[in-house]
Amino acid sequence: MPIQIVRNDITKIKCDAIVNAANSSLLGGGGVDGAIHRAAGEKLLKECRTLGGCKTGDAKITKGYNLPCKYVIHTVGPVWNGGKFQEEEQLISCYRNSLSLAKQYKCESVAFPLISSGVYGYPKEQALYIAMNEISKFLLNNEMLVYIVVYDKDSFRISKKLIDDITEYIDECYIEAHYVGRSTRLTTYPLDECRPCASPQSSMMRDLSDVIGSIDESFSEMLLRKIDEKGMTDSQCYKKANIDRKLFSKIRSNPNYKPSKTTAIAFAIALELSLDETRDLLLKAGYALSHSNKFDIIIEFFIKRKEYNIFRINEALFEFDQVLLGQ
Ligand code: AR6
Repeated sequence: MPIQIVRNDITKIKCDAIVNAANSSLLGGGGVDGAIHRAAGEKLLKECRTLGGCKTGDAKITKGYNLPCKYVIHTVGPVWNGGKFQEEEQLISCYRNSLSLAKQYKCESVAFPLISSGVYGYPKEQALYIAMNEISKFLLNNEMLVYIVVYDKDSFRISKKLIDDITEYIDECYIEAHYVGRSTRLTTYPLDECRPCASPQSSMMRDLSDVIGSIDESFSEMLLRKIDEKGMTDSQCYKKANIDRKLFSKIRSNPNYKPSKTTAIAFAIALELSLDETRDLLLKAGYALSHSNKFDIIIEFFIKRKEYNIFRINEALFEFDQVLLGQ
């Protein structure tokens, strides 16, 4: 099951367990800890008093009381001291121990705040990176729906350089799309790299027999063929695509299944398809990539850079207020 990034108050999330960014006393505090204690009611504090505190990097579990979740997993993140005091190992350990407790209690869904990224001062970009990395590693071998809950937009930071690169690429593509749209005399695109469709020349260079052979192929058939060609297993593919197993089964069993555009793109990313191959796969489902659409341009940006980590792409899409892949 996939990772979902949501912007919300974690105390409002309906799932089996929410994670609390607590302190080692486990007796409440400010930030998300305060919000969780307020929403859960006094019984939570009473149970926390019986736990004997918690070490940095460890996790302990209580009931959820008045919260819309069964459990609260309390973990203590590191205080940021410049990065040379095992802060990273400790933060990784918070995610691992919390996920392992969630699994032990048979949780099917769990919601995390960005641990340590508030009062404890962990740089938000790095805190997010660790969260995504650890959760996605865990999901490779486990079935769980994991929410990363972002309270305010500022808590969610991808690197400034990446934001700048994407913004520049979007600007280039927008200018080109408008230029091409307005000029009647133009016969070639000013930015060759950014054209909306593959040029005839590049199409011709592609393997003709491949194209002819796939004319009658449906989206589902092409997807399954590509999975085989890449030497992947089904589960490697749908997990990498951040797609849930049930949806994949539906696509697998129905050759005429029409996926949403985000699902189709998620599979293209998981399969590490080139831009041309991505366009072919999308076409099977009736979609195209356009330069008048920010979402499409961001996808194109990552494919061109051969960056196929769906979680990184989703972070960027989230930053630019776009729908996310594979959810
Ligand atoms: N829902 C989701 N996320 C939230 C919420 C909320 N209701 N409130 C804040 N956040 P912090 P820490 C985000 O400071 O850095 C407490 O006093 C917030 O924007 O709550 O691990 C404890 O008792 C930030 O991104 O936790 C400890 O003493 C993230 O949650 C200390 O703070 C974590 O911010 C722990 O500090």
